[in-house]
Amino acid sequence: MVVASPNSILGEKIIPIDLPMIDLSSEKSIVMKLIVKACEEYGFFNVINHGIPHDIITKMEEVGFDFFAKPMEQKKLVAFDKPFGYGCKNIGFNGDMGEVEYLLLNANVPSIPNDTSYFSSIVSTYTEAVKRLACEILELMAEGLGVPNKSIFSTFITQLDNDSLLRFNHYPPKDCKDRDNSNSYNVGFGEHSDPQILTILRSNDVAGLQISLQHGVWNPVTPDPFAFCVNVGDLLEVMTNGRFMSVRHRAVTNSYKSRMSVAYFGAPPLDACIVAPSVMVTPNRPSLLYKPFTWAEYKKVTYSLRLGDNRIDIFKNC
Ligand code: GA4
Repeated sequence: MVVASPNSILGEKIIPIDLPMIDLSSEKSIVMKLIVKACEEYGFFNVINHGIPHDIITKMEEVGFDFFAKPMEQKKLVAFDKPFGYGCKNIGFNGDMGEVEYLLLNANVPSIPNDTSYFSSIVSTYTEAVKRLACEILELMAEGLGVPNKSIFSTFITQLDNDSLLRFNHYPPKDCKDRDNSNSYNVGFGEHSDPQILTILRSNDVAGLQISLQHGVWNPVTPDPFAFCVNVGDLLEVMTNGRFMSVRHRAVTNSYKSRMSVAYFGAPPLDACIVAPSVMVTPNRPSLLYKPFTWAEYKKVTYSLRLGDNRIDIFKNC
């Protein structure tokens, strides 16, 4: 494992953290409780014994690295309707930059034009597998929260017109001397929360992910290439009436080795109405914290803002 440099940006505290490691092959009633606790306390957790064969993961990593190794002119040809396709340094539409190159795909059609279809077949197999894992985790969450319909969250990402994404992020090693004097320092992908329901992240054995459980404090997370790192997105925070936390995180680069992460972002159809079920209104949370909205409305606001802007508060009930 390669440890990233401290990457401390003025005034920040860096405190490494061990995320909860949840063994999905343990007894279901225990797993449900551990997942709920992790989502309340960290918004992030790792899963092992997740049932996804390592072979599927290794091949996905290979095709990812092969893609990023292509000449820039060839990668730039991979462009579809915005925001999909290949991108380098520019994040979103409002001027955010990072030391990253990426490939953003629709998780329902994870292919790139003019490919031999090998890429598509490997990436489709991987995406199907992580989607199944996401459904399993969302069902365990619903059961753990005591929601009567255990499919209440998972059904969003299984609908045919779900808006889920698959994103390959490649962070090439960056020597301090090479750095320009922009404000990006060694930030690969700046601070943000994920807008969707649930994210399932896999990264190679190179450190880079940091989460922020407290303003001004960054907690580097140790990568485990055999585990998946799962995190709560904004929509799940809304649907749990604030019980689960959509935690801000970022990726920093290092000067030693390429880091590649692949994130599956489970999202509902555009017209899905996002609201907490009535069981999430409890004596501790006696009213709905957020106004009901559609994913299309949330997504529009998301893309109108900067990466690090807070969007969930815009939908808070006064
Ligand atoms: C963060 C999570 C996902 O990577 C992403 C990102 C999206 C993009 O890169 O196009 C956004 C960002 C992400 C949130 C704010 C907006 C939209 C860049 C940006 C500045 C694909 C997503 O869904 O939201």
